[in-house]
Amino acid sequence: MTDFALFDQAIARDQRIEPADEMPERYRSTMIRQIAQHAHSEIIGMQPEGEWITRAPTLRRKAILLAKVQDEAGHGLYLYSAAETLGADRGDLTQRLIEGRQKYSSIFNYPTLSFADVGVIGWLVDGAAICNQVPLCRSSYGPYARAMIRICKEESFHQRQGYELLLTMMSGTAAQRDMVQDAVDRWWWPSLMMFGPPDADSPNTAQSMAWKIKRHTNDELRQRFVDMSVPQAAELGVTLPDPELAWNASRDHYDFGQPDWDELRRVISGGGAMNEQRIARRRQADTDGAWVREAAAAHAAKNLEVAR
Ligand code: FAQ
Repeated sequence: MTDFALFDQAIARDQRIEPADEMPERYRSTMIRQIAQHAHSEIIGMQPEGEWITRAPTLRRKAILLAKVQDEAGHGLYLYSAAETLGADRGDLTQRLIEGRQKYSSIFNYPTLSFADVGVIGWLVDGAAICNQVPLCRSSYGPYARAMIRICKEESFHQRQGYELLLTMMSGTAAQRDMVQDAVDRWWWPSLMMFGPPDADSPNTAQSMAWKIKRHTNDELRQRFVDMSVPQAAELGVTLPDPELAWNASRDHYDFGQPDWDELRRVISGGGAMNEQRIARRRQADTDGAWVREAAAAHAAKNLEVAR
């Protein structure tokens, strides 16, 4: 019997771990790391598409984009709440992000150069997020798994809006079709990198699989995403920028080329095109919002005094 016999038993029986349950410190810190990185990604992820809100081509597209970006904020907030159930402090997590001590997804360090990028982010980036997150609805930590259910429903809607935007552009002018192809060329490889490094170079996968935090490895999910995206690209009429992409009947999967893993390492460690700007904006938003947090805390304290 280990010190965490009940925890081990719950994992073996595929039961959820809840906030008040005893858990190994490493399980707690792994969960805080993953949930915080995920929350930061949702919040930083508002920026690339947010840049197009004032430049959306129609009122309808503007309303859709505003709602989508707001949804991402909501996802970040559910996730920070899930991290708080493990004893983390939201303000501290934000500080760690701003100081570069915690990561967020590499994908949000690429620029959005045209409105087609909004469609491609919906199709490929939300598509990759769904592929990764649907299995997380069965993740062993209860509050995280439950947050994922609602998040995945909203992400599915986001993916469809992106695909619909692209279908509209593809039935437009030659210039619009070129914009879509250019955006696909730029976002395809970074989308594959969202699933993390190859399994052989993923230090966390084995333990996270054993604890049923992750249900599939990085490479398994990347393959699933490629298999899902190829027919969608054909339907759309765009070419995926990978000469090695080919159906392999013996594997029953598509073969595909390897992303530039040096690029992923560089972007994760702060060297991507937009890292500096993304963090500078997040820092500014945190500074600008300080008085609101102070006022809310003072108001809550006063209400507590009145209630006593
Ligand atoms: N970018 O050992 P592994 C979204 C880090 S949400 C940056 O394989 P693990 C919604 C990794 O964390 C997108 N860092 O790690 C949206 C680890 O860090 P450490 C976010 C990366 O945890 C759509 C180290 O490298 N989704 O898009 C990346 O087993 C549109 C070693 O890696 C989630 O966070 C990367 N691409 O697997 C919003 C999902 N890959 O330990 C707006 C939840 C790896 O050195 C618009 N997370 N790292 O500090 C997960 O499923 C996992 O954490 C993985 C990484 C699969 C991301």
